[in-house]
Order: sequence, then structure tokens, then C-alpha cells
Amino acid sequence: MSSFAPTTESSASAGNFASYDAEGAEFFKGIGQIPFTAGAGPEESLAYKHYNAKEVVMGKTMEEWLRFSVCFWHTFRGTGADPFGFPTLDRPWDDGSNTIANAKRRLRAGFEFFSKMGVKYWTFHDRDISPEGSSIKESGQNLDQITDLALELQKKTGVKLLWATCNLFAHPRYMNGASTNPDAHVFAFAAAQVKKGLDVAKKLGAENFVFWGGREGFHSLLNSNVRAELDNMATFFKMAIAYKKKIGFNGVFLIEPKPKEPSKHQYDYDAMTVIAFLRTYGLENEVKLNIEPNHTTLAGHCYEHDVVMASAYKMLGSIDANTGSPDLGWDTDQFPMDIKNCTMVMKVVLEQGGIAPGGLNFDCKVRRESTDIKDMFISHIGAMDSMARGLKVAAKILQGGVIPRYVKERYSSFETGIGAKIAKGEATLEDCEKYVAENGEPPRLSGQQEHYENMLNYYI
Ligand code: XLS
Ligand code: NI
Ligand code: NI
Repeated sequence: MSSFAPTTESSASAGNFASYDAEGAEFFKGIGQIPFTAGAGPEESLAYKHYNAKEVVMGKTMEEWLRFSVCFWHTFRGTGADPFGFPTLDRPWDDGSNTIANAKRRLRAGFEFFSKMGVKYWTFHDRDISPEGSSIKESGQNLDQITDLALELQKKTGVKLLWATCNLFAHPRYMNGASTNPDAHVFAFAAAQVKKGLDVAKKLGAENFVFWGGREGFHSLLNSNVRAELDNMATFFKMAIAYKKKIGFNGVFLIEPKPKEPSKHQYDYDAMTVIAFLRTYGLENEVKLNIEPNHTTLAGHCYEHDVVMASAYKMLGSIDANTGSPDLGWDTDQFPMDIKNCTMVMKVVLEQGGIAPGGLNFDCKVRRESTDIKDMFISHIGAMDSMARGLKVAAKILQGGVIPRYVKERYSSFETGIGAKIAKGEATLEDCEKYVAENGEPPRLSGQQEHYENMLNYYI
């Protein structure tokens, strides 16, 4: 994500903003509830062709497996601005101001969008939904007002909060980090912001709470005491866990790994780094991971790598379902449209029995050239259909049982004899020496990668 363009107190002259304030005002005129239309043609863009919420796949409905969520920051605060160019996206209800009235309009537009999409969850940063005030107190009061409206809209529409998070990276005070800032004053500010963030998460019934360490890292090792910073980061989590328990907030804490951008190096580099951090500080039972595949590829891994690794350690809590452009090499936050990628992710979700209370959050933004209002819908619909196809293909793979059988067979030497002894941790180096003396050189067993790839393609 990077759509935290500054808001201006502009008096944009186009657009009739007041008309959106009227009771029952419609933001997306001409776009109705998105239907599931099996067999819809290639040009029919405002229909689901694969995502059929109530269809049962391997014992659960698609809706239960996929738990889609729309993120507020990209879809309702994204402007299309990039480091080289100005905003391109006009949202007729948004006057560009940093006012409560504008924040409320955006929120009502948001809930109409979620409802028309039939998506049951949303996510936000504190500062996306509500303007930062001139003091922490004023920011808190703004957030109270806006979350009163959010609560009302959640009740009215049945849309729930997958997770909330605090923006601890956009404001200049956080330029050297939040919990890893060398200045304790900034640490304290971030802690105070998270305290309020947790109050609000509880108020809205958030099922999780995310920590993305955007500036928890460094630009230069010359001026950084990395051990002190990591110790402080752990302390920050301990304080947040204590407060969460104190107020009785039951959402799951999630760290979202990312290797770089905006920092040159971020401490939450990738899944295994975060797992090591959590275990080092005894936090592994309190915090899970929110994996964003675009970050995984930025870390130099393949798309599904961190989803697989986090799940292997029972730490996969949720997924920011997006994709990058590996040929560009930064966090482009595109909608996931590649069926193979979606299949690999959904295979993990099926294998671990689901992702709840996490979900698939579309931390994605339309391209700055995708300027039609309709593109907001088309992008999400396409990603949901891709994930639904991924789910169906993954179910075929698991139910077909062929690939799982091959993998099981590949490790079968650990089921008996010396292998079983090794697996149980009962073998010594002497035992292995004796085994090799008796059995000689091991056979050269093919890894059969191309055969596996062919089998995967058979299902896709
Ligand atoms: C940025 C992250 C961010 C988190 C929430 O790259 O993906 O959007 O998901 O702070
Ligand atoms: Ni991202
Ligand atoms: Ni993300």
C-alpha cells in the first residue's frame, strides 16, 4: 500500500457533495447488487462467474472458505497518485477535504460498495477512516465520531470488521519508526495510538488486529542499534497484549511481514523472520501472521512461499490477497488474477482447514489508469472469481488425492526402519553410520518436478 496521499482543504468545485449527505443517498448509481451468473460471457464484467457464495466446496460454502474483505485505504482513500504523478481517480462523493463530513461520506460510500459486492468484511487503518486531529485527544474524538457511524453501518448492512490497524508510518513523527524509533517519545505516541486503535477495534467487533511495521527497520546500519530496536518492538507487543487482555478484546493479533518499502530494511522481513522474532521474545502464542504475497515476492520468494511457511508452523492467521509485478520490483498491490497463484494459496487454506477468524483481504488498488467508478467493482469481482477458481481447483487436487499421494510417498522412507528412528529423534550418528555401512550408497530418486507441474496443470 502507498495510497496515503495528503488530503487538502480544497473546495473542489465539481460535484454536488451535499446530495450524498441526504438520507438514503446512492453513491454507485446504475450499479446494483452483483449477481452470480454462471455462463456469463467475457464482456459481462458486473457479475460473478465463479464466486457463488453459498456453493459448497469440501464441506463449507465458498463464503466460509474465502472470507473476502475490502480494504478501506486503497479503495476509498486511493487517489491514483504515484511518486511521479498527481491523482487520477475522481470519486464524486469525496471533496478532498480532511473533514469529518467528508470522512462520513466516504464511509457511507464504502458500506454501499461492500453491500453491493456481497462482501461480508472490511478493514481499515485508524487514519483512513478518520482525520488526524491536532492532538492525540482530538484524533481520538474524531475516531469516536466516525466509528459511531461505522458501527451503525455495520449493524445495518451485516458487514463485519475483519481487522483494524493503526497507521504508524505516514505521519512525519514516525519517519524513524514507531515502536523501533530511537526516541522514546515517539514510541509512547505510537503506543497511545494503538491503545485507542484497540478500543475502537473492540467497539466494532474486529476479528483480528494487524501490525504492519512500515517504518520498523532502518535506512542505515551506521546510525542504528538493531538489538535495542528489536527489544523495544517486542516490548511494544507485550504492552499491546496486556492492554488487549485488560479490555477483553478477543481479536487475533497479526504481524504482516514485508522486507522493505518504505524502509530499506524492515525487521518483519518475511514469515520465517517474524516467527523467529516471536519465538525469541516468547510471543508465539499471542501473535500470528497476516501474509501478503506481494510482500513475499518482494522478499525474493515465490508467490505462495510465506503462506506455506506460516501455515507449516500453524501461524497463518490471515492473507492480504494481492499480487505484484515481479518485473517492476515494488509493492504494486494489484488484484490477484492469476489462477495458479490463487490455487496454491487456497490449497494451503484448505489443508489447514480454513483461515477463520482471518480472511482474504484485498489489500489491492486499481491501477491509476483505471479511472472509471465501475473499475472499483470489476477489479474486486475479478479477484474474487480468481480466488473462487483457485478454491475449486485446489479442492480438486486434494479430493483427487494424486498429488498428496505422491508427496506422501516421497517421504515414506521415514515411516519405517532407520527413517522412523530418525523421525522420532531416537537415532544417533553411530546408528546412521551402521545403517550406511550395511546399506551402502542411497538410490538416486527423481524429484519429478516436471511431473508435479504437469499434474498441477491437469487440474488447472
Ligand atoms: C503495506 C501493507 C499495509 C498493511 C496494513 O504495504 O500491506 O497496507 O496491510 O497496514
Ligand atoms: Ni502491501
Ligand atoms: Ni497489506
